[in-house]
Amino acid sequence: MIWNEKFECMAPAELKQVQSERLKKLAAYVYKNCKVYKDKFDKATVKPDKINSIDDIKRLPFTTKVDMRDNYPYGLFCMDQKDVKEIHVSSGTTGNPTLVGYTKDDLKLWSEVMARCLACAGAEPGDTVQNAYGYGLFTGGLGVHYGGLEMGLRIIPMSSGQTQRQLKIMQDFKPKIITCTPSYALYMAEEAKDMGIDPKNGNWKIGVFGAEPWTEKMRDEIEAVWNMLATDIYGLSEIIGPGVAQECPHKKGLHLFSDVFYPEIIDPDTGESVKEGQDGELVITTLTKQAIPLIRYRTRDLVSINCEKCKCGRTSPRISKIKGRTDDMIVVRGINVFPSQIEHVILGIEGTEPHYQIIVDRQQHHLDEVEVLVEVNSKMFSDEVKKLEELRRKIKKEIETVLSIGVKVTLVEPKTIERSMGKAKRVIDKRQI
Ligand code: DLL
Repeated sequence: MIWNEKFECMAPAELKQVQSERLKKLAAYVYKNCKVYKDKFDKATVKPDKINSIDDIKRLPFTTKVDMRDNYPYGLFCMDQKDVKEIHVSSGTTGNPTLVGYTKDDLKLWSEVMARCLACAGAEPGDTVQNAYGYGLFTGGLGVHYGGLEMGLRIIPMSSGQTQRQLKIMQDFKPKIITCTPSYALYMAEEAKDMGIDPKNGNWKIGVFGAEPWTEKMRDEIEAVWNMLATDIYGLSEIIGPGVAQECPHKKGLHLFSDVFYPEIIDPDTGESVKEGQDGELVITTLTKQAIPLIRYRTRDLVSINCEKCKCGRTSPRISKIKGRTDDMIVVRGINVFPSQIEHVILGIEGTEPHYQIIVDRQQHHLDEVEVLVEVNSKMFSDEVKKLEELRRKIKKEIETVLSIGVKVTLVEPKTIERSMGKAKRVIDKRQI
């Protein structure tokens, strides 16, 4: 499978037919196999036999990250764990992470949609890809890997980090494709220059960059410094990982594979659909997944949608670049961070006040830097410097354990963090993305 012309270029009426049949089956499947869904359907007084067309989707209740957290670990599974062949987790709001599981067929689907993405970006069988997304519980590394295998690429499973080694491998094997977060692409280029390597001096064709928000300005910089076409890829663990939507070389929106991931764009406050072209929250229903199918999942990502046929021939709807979030999640070096995770740590440590601020910046080396300002209580503040330093280290260590990224922690005097009469401003994002 290189791409799926049949589904990616399907006439709208025929596609609607496919989506309707799949939704009908899905509604019956989740109602029968998952108590959480059954209860949600019953509460919304909708029975699966009332779902006959994709337009009936509006009768079904939304699913949220809170549903995933509250039913952790296995409550939303529709299949026995013995049929689950792989699991991944991503960060949750507090406490429990978000668990996702794949059956054999789900892994096939993941391979297919990721192959579609790579092909959509312009990859061809036989091309070499340096995959610098992290391998492990994060879905980026393995997602690209499975898609690369499916479409017959030669894969260098580099994972993220080890920048000098990345650059050596690039020089030795001259890959045509690089896959990583856009900020890491810029960081690698800078490191390359420091090592006396010209990043342009390769065999580059395309970059497939995602997992974090990035701007057209960053695209221009990456394209200039690497001499490649920089494309955007979107996805989220809950839906499948990377592989939900991808830009083609026309760079006029990301093609979303709506035969398997049905999109709706809603007003986040009312839950009602917005008009085509207007900004709203992306809601996705996984039409064919088995282990954890998601019905009307609130991604919290803000986009607009364009349903016109693209010049590349695909009829699949295109979403805009991600314009923001409807919650307070921030993506730092590709890792999802909820302020509540940091709050949870601070509140659990003696000597601190529940006042803190998270400052995210991207000054040096194009990599995100996080500083957490934590107010200490007056007793602690009048204590010796050694004790304060111990406290600072403890907070830093615990936050780093929870987030899996390095942070700078600065302790500040009592009552120095600005108080708010309304919603506290916990995050100051200076990255301009
Ligand atoms: O980031 C999956 C992925 C891996 C996508 C590799 C692309 C490439 P999560 O860790 O669950 O999954 O994070 C999902 O990251 O809801 C968005 O807020 C953000 N995000 C993902 N791709 C993009 C993108 C992976 N291209 C969350 N632009 C999503 C902006 C993105 N934000």
